[in-house]
Amino acid sequence: MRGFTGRGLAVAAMLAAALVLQFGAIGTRGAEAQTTGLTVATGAGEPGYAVNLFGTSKVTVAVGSTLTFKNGWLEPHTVTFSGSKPVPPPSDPTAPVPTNPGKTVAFDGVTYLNSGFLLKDQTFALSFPNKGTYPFVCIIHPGMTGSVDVVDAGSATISTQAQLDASATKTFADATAALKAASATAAAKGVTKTANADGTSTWTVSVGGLVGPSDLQQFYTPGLNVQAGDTVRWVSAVPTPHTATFLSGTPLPIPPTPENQKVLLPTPAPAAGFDGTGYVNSGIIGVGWPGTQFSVKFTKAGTYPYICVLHVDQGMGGTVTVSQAGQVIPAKTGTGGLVEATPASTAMQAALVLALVGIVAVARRATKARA
Ligand SMILES: [Cu+2]
Repeated sequence: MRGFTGRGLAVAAMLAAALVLQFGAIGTRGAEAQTTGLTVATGAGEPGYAVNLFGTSKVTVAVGSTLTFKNGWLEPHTVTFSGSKPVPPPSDPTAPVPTNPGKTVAFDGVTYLNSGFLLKDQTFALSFPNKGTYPFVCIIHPGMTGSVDVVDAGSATISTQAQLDASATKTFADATAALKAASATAAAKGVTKTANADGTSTWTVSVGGLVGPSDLQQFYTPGLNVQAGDTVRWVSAVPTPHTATFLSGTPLPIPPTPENQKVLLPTPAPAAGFDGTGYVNSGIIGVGWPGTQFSVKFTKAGTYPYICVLHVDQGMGGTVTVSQAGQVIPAKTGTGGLVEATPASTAMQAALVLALVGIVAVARRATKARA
Protein backbone atom coordinates (compact mmCIF):
# COMPACT_ATOMS: atom_id res chain seq x y z
CA MET A 1 0.00 0.00 0.00
CA ARG A 2 1.25 3.44 -0.69
CA GLY A 3 0.36 6.95 -1.67
CA PHE A 4 -1.74 7.80 1.35
CA THR A 5 -1.25 11.10 3.06
CA GLY A 6 -1.92 12.23 6.58
CA ARG A 7 -4.87 11.21 8.60
CA GLY A 8 -7.08 10.10 5.74
CA LEU A 9 -4.47 7.51 5.07
CA ALA A 10 -4.87 5.90 8.44
CA VAL A 11 -8.63 5.82 8.01
CA ALA A 12 -8.38 4.36 4.54
CA ALA A 13 -5.88 1.79 5.60
CA MET A 14 -8.14 0.92 8.47
CA LEU A 15 -11.14 0.27 6.30
CA ALA A 16 -9.03 -1.40 3.69
CA ALA A 17 -7.53 -3.84 6.06
CA ALA A 18 -10.90 -4.60 7.54
CA LEU A 19 -12.34 -5.45 4.18
CA VAL A 20 -9.35 -7.44 3.11
CA LEU A 21 -9.64 -9.58 6.14
CA GLN A 22 -13.39 -9.86 5.97
CA PHE A 23 -13.43 -11.03 2.41
CA GLY A 24 -10.31 -13.07 2.87
CA ALA A 25 -12.06 -15.17 5.45
CA ILE A 26 -15.60 -15.19 4.09
CA GLY A 27 -14.92 -16.05 0.49
CA THR A 28 -14.07 -14.82 -2.95
CA ARG A 29 -16.18 -12.78 -5.25
CA GLY A 30 -17.09 -13.55 -8.79
CA ALA A 31 -15.67 -17.06 -8.61
CA GLU A 32 -18.55 -18.38 -10.76
CA ALA A 33 -17.48 -16.21 -13.67
CA GLN A 34 -13.99 -17.63 -13.72
CA THR A 35 -14.91 -20.31 -16.22
CA THR A 36 -16.01 -17.86 -18.90
CA GLY A 37 -14.03 -15.31 -20.84
CA LEU A 38 -10.49 -14.12 -20.29
CA THR A 39 -8.53 -13.70 -17.08
CA VAL A 40 -6.13 -10.82 -16.38
CA ALA A 41 -3.38 -11.57 -13.85
CA THR A 42 -3.50 -8.87 -11.16
CA GLY A 43 -0.26 -8.51 -9.26
CA ALA A 44 2.46 -11.06 -8.62
CA GLY A 45 5.37 -11.54 -6.29
CA GLU A 46 7.62 -13.69 -4.18
CA PRO A 47 8.97 -13.25 -0.66
CA GLY A 48 10.55 -9.79 -0.42
CA TYR A 49 9.19 -8.59 -3.77
CA ALA A 50 5.66 -7.36 -4.55
CA VAL A 51 4.98 -6.72 -8.26
CA ASN A 52 2.13 -4.23 -8.28
CA LEU A 53 1.16 -4.38 -11.95
CA PHE A 54 -1.56 -5.87 -14.12
CA GLY A 55 -0.29 -8.69 -16.32
CA THR A 56 -1.35 -6.71 -19.36
CA SER A 57 -1.87 -2.98 -19.82
CA LYS A 58 -4.37 -3.54 -22.64
CA VAL A 59 -6.87 -6.35 -23.20
CA THR A 60 -9.32 -6.60 -26.10
CA VAL A 61 -12.60 -8.45 -25.59
CA ALA A 62 -15.75 -9.12 -27.62
CA VAL A 63 -18.80 -7.06 -26.80
CA GLY A 64 -20.96 -8.89 -24.25
CA SER A 65 -18.15 -11.02 -22.88
CA THR A 66 -16.96 -11.41 -19.30
CA LEU A 67 -13.49 -10.49 -18.03
CA THR A 68 -12.02 -11.82 -14.79
CA PHE A 69 -9.18 -10.36 -12.72
CA LYS A 70 -7.25 -12.63 -10.37
CA ASN A 71 -4.72 -11.60 -7.72
CA GLY A 72 -1.66 -13.83 -7.77
CA TRP A 73 0.18 -12.60 -4.67
CA LEU A 74 -0.19 -11.63 -1.00
CA GLU A 75 -0.24 -7.87 -1.65
CA PRO A 76 -3.87 -6.69 -1.95
CA HIS A 77 -5.12 -4.85 -5.05
CA THR A 78 -8.30 -3.24 -6.32
CA VAL A 79 -9.67 -3.40 -9.85
CA THR A 80 -11.51 -0.15 -10.30
CA PHE A 81 -13.41 1.17 -13.32
CA SER A 82 -14.20 4.73 -12.30
CA GLY A 83 -16.47 5.40 -15.29
CA SER A 84 -17.49 9.03 -15.47
CA LYS A 85 -16.12 9.77 -11.98
CA PRO A 86 -12.50 10.75 -11.32
CA VAL A 87 -10.30 7.95 -9.99
CA PRO A 88 -10.50 8.18 -6.20
CA PRO A 89 -7.29 8.89 -4.29
CA PRO A 90 -5.87 6.10 -2.13
CA SER A 91 -6.99 8.09 0.91
CA ASP A 92 -10.66 7.77 -0.12
CA PRO A 93 -12.22 5.65 2.64
CA THR A 94 -14.43 3.93 0.07
CA ALA A 95 -11.39 2.74 -1.92
CA PRO A 96 -11.42 -0.78 -0.48
CA VAL A 97 -15.20 -1.12 -0.54
CA PRO A 98 -16.61 -3.43 -3.26
CA THR A 99 -19.47 -1.84 -5.17
CA ASN A 100 -21.12 -5.14 -6.06
CA PRO A 101 -19.86 -7.76 -3.61
CA GLY A 102 -20.26 -11.31 -4.86
CA LYS A 103 -21.79 -10.28 -8.18
CA THR A 104 -20.57 -10.22 -11.74
CA VAL A 105 -22.10 -7.04 -13.13
CA ALA A 106 -22.17 -5.35 -16.52
CA PHE A 107 -20.01 -2.24 -16.77
CA ASP A 108 -21.92 0.45 -18.66
CA GLY A 109 -18.84 2.65 -19.07
CA VAL A 110 -20.23 5.31 -16.77
CA THR A 111 -21.10 3.85 -13.38
CA TYR A 112 -18.27 3.52 -10.83
CA LEU A 113 -17.34 -0.14 -10.38
CA ASN A 114 -14.84 -1.35 -7.79
CA SER A 115 -13.70 -4.82 -6.78
CA GLY A 116 -12.73 -3.76 -3.29
CA PHE A 117 -9.53 -5.35 -2.04
CA LEU A 118 -8.59 -8.62 -3.68
CA LEU A 119 -6.39 -10.97 -1.67
CA LYS A 120 -4.24 -13.73 -3.11
CA ASP A 121 -6.19 -15.98 -5.48
CA GLN A 122 -9.34 -13.88 -5.20
CA THR A 123 -11.14 -12.85 -8.36
CA PHE A 124 -13.33 -10.04 -9.66
CA ALA A 125 -15.38 -10.40 -12.83
CA LEU A 126 -17.43 -8.01 -14.94
CA SER A 127 -19.00 -7.99 -18.39
CA PHE A 128 -18.98 -5.38 -21.18
CA PRO A 129 -22.28 -4.81 -23.02
CA ASN A 130 -21.02 -1.74 -24.93
CA LYS A 131 -18.16 -1.20 -27.33
CA GLY A 132 -15.52 1.29 -26.26
CA THR A 133 -12.24 1.72 -24.39
CA TYR A 134 -12.38 1.56 -20.61
CA PRO A 135 -9.40 2.29 -18.33
CA PHE A 136 -9.04 0.53 -15.00
CA VAL A 137 -6.71 1.10 -12.04
CA CYS A 138 -5.64 -0.30 -8.70
CA ILE A 139 -6.51 2.54 -6.33
CA ILE A 140 -3.83 1.73 -3.75
CA HIS A 141 -0.89 1.39 -6.15
CA PRO A 142 -0.74 4.57 -8.25
CA GLY A 143 0.69 3.63 -11.64
CA MET A 144 -0.92 0.18 -11.66
CA THR A 145 -3.26 0.72 -14.61
CA GLY A 146 -4.68 -0.87 -17.74
CA SER A 147 -7.52 -0.60 -20.22
CA VAL A 148 -10.09 -2.80 -21.90
CA ASP A 149 -11.01 -2.42 -25.57
CA VAL A 150 -14.48 -3.80 -26.27
CA VAL A 151 -14.92 -4.68 -29.94
CA ASP A 152 -17.30 -6.59 -32.25
CA ALA A 153 -17.40 -10.35 -31.78
CA GLY A 154 -15.28 -12.04 -34.42
CA SER A 155 -12.74 -9.25 -34.58
CA ALA A 156 -9.21 -10.46 -35.20
CA THR A 157 -7.94 -8.11 -32.48
CA ILE A 158 -9.63 -9.95 -29.59
CA SER A 159 -7.07 -11.11 -27.04
CA THR A 160 -6.47 -14.78 -26.43
CA GLN A 161 -5.72 -16.19 -23.02
CA ALA A 162 -2.36 -17.36 -24.34
CA GLN A 163 -1.49 -13.76 -25.27
CA LEU A 164 -2.54 -12.48 -21.86
CA ASP A 165 -0.58 -15.21 -20.11
CA ALA A 166 2.53 -14.47 -22.17
CA SER A 167 2.18 -10.76 -21.44
CA ALA A 168 1.80 -11.43 -17.72
CA THR A 169 4.82 -13.73 -17.67
CA LYS A 170 6.98 -11.07 -19.33
CA THR A 171 5.57 -8.12 -17.37
CA PHE A 172 6.07 -9.85 -14.04
CA ALA A 173 9.50 -11.24 -14.93
CA ASP A 174 10.72 -7.80 -16.04
CA ALA A 175 9.35 -6.11 -12.92
CA THR A 176 10.81 -8.79 -10.65
CA ALA A 177 14.20 -8.36 -12.32
CA ALA A 178 14.01 -4.59 -11.79
CA LEU A 179 13.06 -5.09 -8.14
CA LYS A 180 15.95 -7.50 -7.63
CA ALA A 181 18.39 -5.07 -9.24
CA ALA A 182 17.17 -2.29 -6.93
CA SER A 183 17.39 -4.68 -3.99
CA ALA A 184 20.97 -5.56 -4.89
CA THR A 185 21.83 -1.85 -5.01
CA ALA A 186 20.22 -1.26 -1.62
CA ALA A 187 21.94 -4.32 -0.17
CA ALA A 188 25.30 -3.18 -1.53
CA LYS A 189 24.80 0.17 0.16
CA GLY A 190 24.05 -1.68 3.39
CA VAL A 191 23.83 0.12 6.69
CA THR A 192 25.36 3.44 7.69
CA LYS A 193 27.42 3.47 10.90
CA THR A 194 27.87 6.71 12.80
CA ALA A 195 30.13 7.17 15.83
CA ASN A 196 28.51 8.67 18.93
CA ALA A 197 30.25 10.92 21.47
CA ASP A 198 30.04 8.24 24.17
CA GLY A 199 31.95 5.71 22.07
CA THR A 200 28.90 3.76 20.92
CA SER A 201 27.64 3.62 17.34
CA THR A 202 24.35 4.32 15.61
CA TRP A 203 23.49 2.04 12.70
CA THR A 204 20.92 3.08 10.11
CA VAL A 205 18.82 0.41 8.40
CA SER A 206 16.84 1.34 5.26
CA VAL A 207 13.25 0.10 5.17
CA GLY A 208 11.56 -1.11 1.97
CA GLY A 209 11.93 0.35 -1.50
CA LEU A 210 9.92 1.19 -4.61
CA VAL A 211 10.37 0.53 -8.31
CA GLY A 212 7.42 2.21 -10.02
CA PRO A 213 4.33 0.86 -8.31
CA SER A 214 6.17 -2.28 -7.13
CA ASP A 215 7.59 -2.77 -3.65
CA LEU A 216 10.69 -4.19 -2.02
CA GLN A 217 9.37 -5.78 1.17
CA GLN A 218 12.76 -6.03 2.89
CA PHE A 219 15.14 -4.37 5.32
CA TYR A 220 18.63 -3.29 4.24
CA THR A 221 20.63 -4.82 5.82
CA PRO A 222 18.37 -7.46 7.35
CA GLY A 223 21.08 -9.24 9.33
CA LEU A 224 22.87 -6.63 11.42
CA ASN A 225 25.61 -7.14 14.04
CA VAL A 226 26.17 -4.43 16.66
CA GLN A 227 27.62 -4.03 20.15
CA ALA A 228 25.83 -3.59 23.43
CA GLY A 229 25.24 0.12 23.89
CA ASP A 230 24.75 0.74 20.17
CA THR A 231 21.61 2.20 18.64
CA VAL A 232 19.84 0.97 15.51
CA ARG A 233 17.74 3.42 13.52
CA TRP A 234 15.23 2.28 10.89
CA VAL A 235 14.50 4.88 8.19
CA SER A 236 11.91 4.74 5.39
CA ALA A 237 12.01 6.93 2.28
CA VAL A 238 8.92 5.38 0.64
CA PRO A 239 5.20 5.95 1.12
CA THR A 240 4.53 2.23 1.55
CA PRO A 241 3.71 1.62 5.21
CA HIS A 242 6.10 -0.64 7.12
CA THR A 243 6.99 -1.38 10.74
CA ALA A 244 10.08 -2.62 12.58
CA THR A 245 8.65 -4.69 15.40
CA PHE A 246 10.25 -6.83 18.10
CA LEU A 247 7.60 -9.22 19.33
CA SER A 248 10.00 -10.70 21.93
CA GLY A 249 7.78 -13.75 22.20
CA THR A 250 4.53 -11.81 22.47
CA PRO A 251 1.80 -12.67 19.93
CA LEU A 252 1.52 -10.91 16.59
CA PRO A 253 -0.85 -7.95 17.07
CA ILE A 254 -4.37 -8.90 16.02
CA PRO A 255 -5.31 -7.77 13.46
CA PRO A 256 -1.82 -7.26 11.93
CA THR A 257 -3.08 -4.26 9.97
CA PRO A 258 -2.73 -0.46 10.07
CA GLU A 259 -6.05 0.15 11.82
CA ASN A 260 -4.73 -1.65 14.89
CA GLN A 261 -3.35 1.08 17.16
CA LYS A 262 -0.79 -1.40 18.47
CA VAL A 263 0.55 -1.61 14.90
CA LEU A 264 0.00 2.01 13.82
CA LEU A 265 1.47 3.78 16.85
CA PRO A 266 4.99 3.38 18.26
CA THR A 267 5.76 1.34 21.35
CA PRO A 268 9.30 2.55 22.10
CA ALA A 269 11.89 0.59 24.04
CA PRO A 270 12.50 1.74 27.64
CA ALA A 271 14.67 4.85 27.90
CA ALA A 272 17.47 2.75 29.36
CA GLY A 273 17.43 0.57 26.25
CA PHE A 274 16.01 -2.70 24.91
CA ASP A 275 17.16 -5.87 26.65
CA GLY A 276 15.20 -8.27 24.45
CA THR A 277 12.06 -8.36 26.53
CA GLY A 278 8.65 -6.91 25.77
CA TYR A 279 6.87 -5.68 22.67
CA VAL A 280 8.77 -2.88 20.91
CA ASN A 281 7.30 -1.38 17.73
CA SER A 282 8.20 1.50 15.41
CA GLY A 283 4.55 2.11 14.59
CA ILE A 284 3.98 2.65 10.89
CA ILE A 285 6.89 4.47 9.30
CA GLY A 286 6.83 5.86 5.76
CA VAL A 287 6.51 9.06 3.78
CA GLY A 288 3.10 10.60 4.52
CA TRP A 289 2.69 8.54 7.69
CA PRO A 290 3.11 9.97 11.18
CA GLY A 291 6.82 9.03 11.24
CA THR A 292 9.61 7.99 8.90
CA GLN A 293 12.10 6.59 11.43
CA PHE A 294 12.49 4.70 14.69
CA SER A 295 15.46 4.03 16.98
CA VAL A 296 16.23 1.33 19.52
CA LYS A 297 19.24 1.25 21.86
CA PHE A 298 20.44 -2.30 22.57
CA THR A 299 21.82 -3.00 26.04
CA LYS A 300 22.28 -6.75 26.21
CA ALA A 301 24.15 -9.31 24.14
CA GLY A 302 21.83 -11.61 22.22
CA THR A 303 20.02 -12.21 18.94
CA TYR A 304 16.83 -10.27 18.39
CA PRO A 305 14.55 -11.02 15.42
CA TYR A 306 12.12 -8.39 14.23
CA ILE A 307 9.42 -8.17 11.56
CA CYS A 308 7.34 -5.75 9.55
CA VAL A 309 3.93 -6.58 10.99
CA LEU A 310 2.22 -5.57 7.73
CA HIS A 311 4.41 -7.65 5.42
CA VAL A 312 5.64 -10.54 7.53
CA ASP A 313 3.44 -12.76 5.34
CA GLN A 314 5.63 -11.63 2.41
CA GLY A 315 8.79 -12.49 4.34
CA MET A 316 9.70 -9.02 5.64
CA GLY A 317 11.87 -9.38 8.72
CA GLY A 318 15.39 -9.01 10.08
CA THR A 319 17.69 -9.77 12.99
CA VAL A 320 19.87 -7.62 15.23
CA THR A 321 22.69 -9.57 16.85
CA VAL A 322 24.24 -7.75 19.78
CA SER A 323 27.76 -8.56 20.99
CA GLN A 324 28.97 -7.64 24.46
CA ALA A 325 30.56 -4.23 24.64
CA GLY A 326 34.28 -4.41 23.94
CA GLN A 327 34.04 -7.61 21.91
CA VAL A 328 34.73 -7.75 18.21
CA ILE A 329 31.60 -7.42 16.11
CA PRO A 330 31.23 -10.28 13.61
CA ALA A 331 31.14 -9.33 9.94
CA LYS A 332 27.65 -8.33 8.93
CA THR A 333 25.58 -11.22 7.69
CA GLY A 334 24.23 -9.28 4.74
CA THR A 335 21.42 -11.57 3.72
CA GLY A 336 18.99 -13.85 5.45
CA GLY A 337 16.49 -11.23 6.53
CA LEU A 338 13.54 -12.85 4.88
CA VAL A 339 11.41 -14.79 7.27
CA GLU A 340 9.25 -17.71 6.35
CA ALA A 341 5.84 -16.65 5.02
CA THR A 342 3.30 -17.03 7.77
CA PRO A 343 -0.27 -16.73 6.52
CA ALA A 344 -2.80 -16.13 9.23
CA SER A 345 -4.28 -19.30 10.64
CA THR A 346 -7.95 -20.06 10.12
CA ALA A 347 -8.68 -19.42 13.79
CA MET A 348 -6.89 -16.08 13.63
CA GLN A 349 -8.82 -15.07 10.53
CA ALA A 350 -12.08 -15.95 12.23
CA ALA A 351 -11.13 -13.77 15.19
CA LEU A 352 -10.26 -10.94 12.84
CA VAL A 353 -13.62 -11.10 11.13
CA LEU A 354 -15.44 -10.84 14.44
CA ALA A 355 -13.33 -7.86 15.44
CA LEU A 356 -13.86 -6.09 12.13
CA VAL A 357 -17.56 -6.48 11.48
CA GLY A 358 -18.23 -3.01 12.91
CA ILE A 359 -15.63 -1.35 10.72
CA VAL A 360 -16.99 -3.05 7.62
CA ALA A 361 -20.46 -1.79 8.43
CA VAL A 362 -19.09 1.75 8.59
CA ALA A 363 -17.35 1.26 5.26
CA ARG A 364 -20.56 0.05 3.64
CA ARG A 365 -22.41 3.10 4.91
CA ALA A 366 -19.67 5.19 3.33
CA THR A 367 -20.28 3.43 0.02
CA LYS A 368 -23.95 4.21 0.16
CA ALA A 369 -23.18 7.83 0.95
CA ARG A 370 -20.91 7.94 -2.09
CA ALA A 371 -23.51 6.53 -4.49
CU1 LIG B 1 6.47 -3.84 5.46
